[in-house]
Amino acid sequence: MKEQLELIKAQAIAALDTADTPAALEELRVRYLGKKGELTAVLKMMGKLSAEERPVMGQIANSVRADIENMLEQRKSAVHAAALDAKLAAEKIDVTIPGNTVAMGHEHPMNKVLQEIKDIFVGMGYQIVDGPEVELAAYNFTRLNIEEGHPSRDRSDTFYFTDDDKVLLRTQTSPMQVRVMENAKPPICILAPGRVYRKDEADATHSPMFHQIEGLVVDENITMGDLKGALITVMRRIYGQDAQMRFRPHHFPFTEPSCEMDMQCHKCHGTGEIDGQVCSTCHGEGWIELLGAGMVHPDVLKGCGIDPEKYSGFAFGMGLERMAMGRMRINDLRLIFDNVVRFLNQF
Ligand code: 2NL
Repeated sequence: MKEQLELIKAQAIAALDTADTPAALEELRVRYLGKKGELTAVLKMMGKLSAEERPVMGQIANSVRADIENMLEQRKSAVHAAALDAKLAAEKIDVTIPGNTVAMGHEHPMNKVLQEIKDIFVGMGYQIVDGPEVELAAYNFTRLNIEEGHPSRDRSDTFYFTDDDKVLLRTQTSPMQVRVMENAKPPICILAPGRVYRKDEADATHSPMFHQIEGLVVDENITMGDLKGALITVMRRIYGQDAQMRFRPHHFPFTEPSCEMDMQCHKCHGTGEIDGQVCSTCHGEGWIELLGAGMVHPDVLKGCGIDPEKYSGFAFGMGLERMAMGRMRINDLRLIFDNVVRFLNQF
């Protein structure tokens, strides 16, 4: 019996030595240590031994089992370590290979300019207001002193929704200011940016949809001096403290008096030429048109329920695309709306 046990041990150890997979090791465990294994078979015969022999054989059998178990554990960790090494070698990662770059988007140049302008006005106490793009002709035109028959109400210039020409896509953001004046009491100090629509063929300077920013200040004793002070302050913030401005008389139906504001060309400093050539920034004008403005017409105030004897106000309107094009040196309006990433990435 002792020889039998020694033989099982020798065979088991030889077999374990060459087994190199978890499955092979498990198979050997079952074969030698399992319930129906070789060692168990020998132990079952212990009953036939004499009382003196039994403890001696028992001890040998236990030590054989322990040896096989030890060897099995050793081999298991060795096989596991080898498998891990093989896996690590196979899955080696070169951390120095450049990664896949993820393209980052950013704000549209128009929104950057819009945000910058809004921030300046908010800092001066203006409230940003927002309203419908589908408007009533009453708000878009009539309330602003633009009577029926006025050329700007022409069907060839305006997107009307109804045959009676009462509903339209707003052609300016002023209807929003009318809505505020109707509902609020002075002091009013608002900025209304937004989309406006005109039936224009798209070219380098026209688009059927564009953006306007309009402002309105109504209170007691508001004068043309307030208008000039506010607008010069804003434009110097945008274009630099040394920017030179001028105001020219103009006409709008909804303001009286009305004016336009220009900025002296920063390229030719008002001369209109550079090295004897016509300045390309202002096209030889020496000045760049910034916006239209004026004192709110008394009839417009009255129509909105504000007493023109007690209150006065100034208003102004500017094209956002024109501002963005000037700020970012963009020479064709269509580039702003094409959304070509190669173009947008420059800003
Ligand atoms: C321009 C000129 C302007 C206004 C807009 C306005 C609004 C109300 C009353 C009076 Cl509710 N005026 N807005 C005033 C003057 C000029 O826009 O050339 N815009 C691009």
